[in-house]
Amino acid sequence: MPSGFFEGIEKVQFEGVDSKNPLAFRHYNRDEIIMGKRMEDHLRFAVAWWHSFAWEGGDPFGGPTFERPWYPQDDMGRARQKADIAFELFELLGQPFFCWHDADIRPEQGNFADNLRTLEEITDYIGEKMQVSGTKLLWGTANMFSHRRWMSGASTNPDPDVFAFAAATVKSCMDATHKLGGENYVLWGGREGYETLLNTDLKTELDHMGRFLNMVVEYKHKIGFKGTILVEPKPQEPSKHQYDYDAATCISFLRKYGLENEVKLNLEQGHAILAGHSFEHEIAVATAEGMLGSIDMNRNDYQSGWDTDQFPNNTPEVALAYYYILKAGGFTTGGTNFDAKIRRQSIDAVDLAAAHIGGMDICARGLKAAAAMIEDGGLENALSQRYSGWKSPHAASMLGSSLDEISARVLNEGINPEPQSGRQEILENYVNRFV
Ligand code: XLS
Ligand code: NI
Ligand code: NI
Repeated sequence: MPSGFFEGIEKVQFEGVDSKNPLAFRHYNRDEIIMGKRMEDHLRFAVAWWHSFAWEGGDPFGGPTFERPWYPQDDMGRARQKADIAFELFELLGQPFFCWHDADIRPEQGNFADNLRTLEEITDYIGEKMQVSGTKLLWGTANMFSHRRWMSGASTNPDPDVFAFAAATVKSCMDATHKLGGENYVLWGGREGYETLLNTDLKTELDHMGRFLNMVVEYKHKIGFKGTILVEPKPQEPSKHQYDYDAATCISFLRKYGLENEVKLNLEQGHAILAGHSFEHEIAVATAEGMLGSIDMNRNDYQSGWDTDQFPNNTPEVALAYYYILKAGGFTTGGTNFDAKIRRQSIDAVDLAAAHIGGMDICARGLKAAAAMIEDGGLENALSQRYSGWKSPHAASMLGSSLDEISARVLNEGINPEPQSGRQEILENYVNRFV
């Protein structure tokens, strides 16, 4: 028996670009073949449990604005009801995946043993629902930032008891992810950082975080979890400074602690912007190192400078993100998780559905544009043209020589470079033909 929460909303259909139905897909046609693969298999959409079902619409100045039948979220009966309604949304949207934190799906019990018991209970329940619906788990993760026990960090906490609580919590969430056949496990360290260096031993904290992540990888192999371990960069918020600042910082961290072949990155649009980068920059940095795992798709408000986690609605931005993802061969275990929430005035069930429909459609549109650019080859040709000087063996041999040899070459050959146009506007105009 459906709960009635989404009453009046039909299973969302692809109706094509001319449809005026606000609750239809105009671009997301899951079976359409793009570069030899179904659109659904390229994009691998996931709904995020926290934003869509656990967040209550509060902001720093005001409390909840949403009224949901599963509030207050403090008992297991309502946790089950929340799961029922989550799966009703999955049925309407038809997206293949979802993601959760432990704290989104079970109520906080205030101690580890009861958190563990309720997590096991609710993930058994969710597992039964997955069997029936066919919706899969893209990733699970532990919320080690909301409860006050985490206020000074999780694995980087000065208190070893918090480190222990974090280790036990991550173990429980990895077990639950493994039980549900999750394809990845994510660690995002919102409190792994500091508010002030005055009370922070940065080196010790980084060493603890590195050891902790090694334990995660050791445990993954011990239980035979086949998914990918992902870390998610973000420069700040909630901490003033977060250690997993951006893709480049995470990659050096992983190398330092010997994890570069074990851990990949979950990159988020809004976090890239907070770090002063574009999303495609973060994706390009990760793919250059073979470390792109998955993406959290959203967008920030470009005026406020906050991590507003809005649903994406900008085709050119999304197209460039998928362009670099496709160029690197696309997702393997990763996918497109909507780490995005509706605005606090969007209080109705229809708002929740429409937000996802619009986000899925924008991503589909971006993917199609990205594939068209790849098939056309214009950007790739321009790139190979720009670097073509390096194709001559004479030029390439410089990389195997030395400063004094090169200096002699410059003198002997009278090398005097002639500046070449970077053609930025022409390339931007080119991209605009596709988006
Ligand atoms: C918060 C993060 C978070 C992670 C999962 O900014 O994006 O939602 O994706 O803990
Ligand atoms: Ni975020
Ligand atoms: Ni995220």
